[in-house]
Amino acid sequence: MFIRKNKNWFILGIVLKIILSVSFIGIAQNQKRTTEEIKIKTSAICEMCKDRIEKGLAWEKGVKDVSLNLETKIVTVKYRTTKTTPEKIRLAISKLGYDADGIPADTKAYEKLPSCCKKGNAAH
Ligand SMILES: [Cu+2]
Repeated sequence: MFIRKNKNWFILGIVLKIILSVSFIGIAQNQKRTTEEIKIKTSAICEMCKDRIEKGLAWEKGVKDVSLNLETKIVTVKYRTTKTTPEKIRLAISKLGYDADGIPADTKAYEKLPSCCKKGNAAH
């Protein structure tokens, strides 16, 4: 009787371990799914713009990776859906002085940009 009781505890232990590891796998997969990628059209012109946007966004909460293609002016941002939203990222780009999709550049930030980085200039 006593031995049997011990065996039951042993089985219960195994069952608990299985339940725990299954839920850990679930959490791990969930974290994977919370990372999304968006492409945002900006008004970047030169390497300085690229640097400014990439470094500026790198400090944004929830942003994991930023890479701007100067030929297309499209910035690819990897972000955590639990920490930020595409809207917040576009706003952050606007606050750096650049257009982001439909959101125009923040006027004050835009005025602070070096003249070579202002819209309408050709790449240099
Ligand atoms: Cu520039």
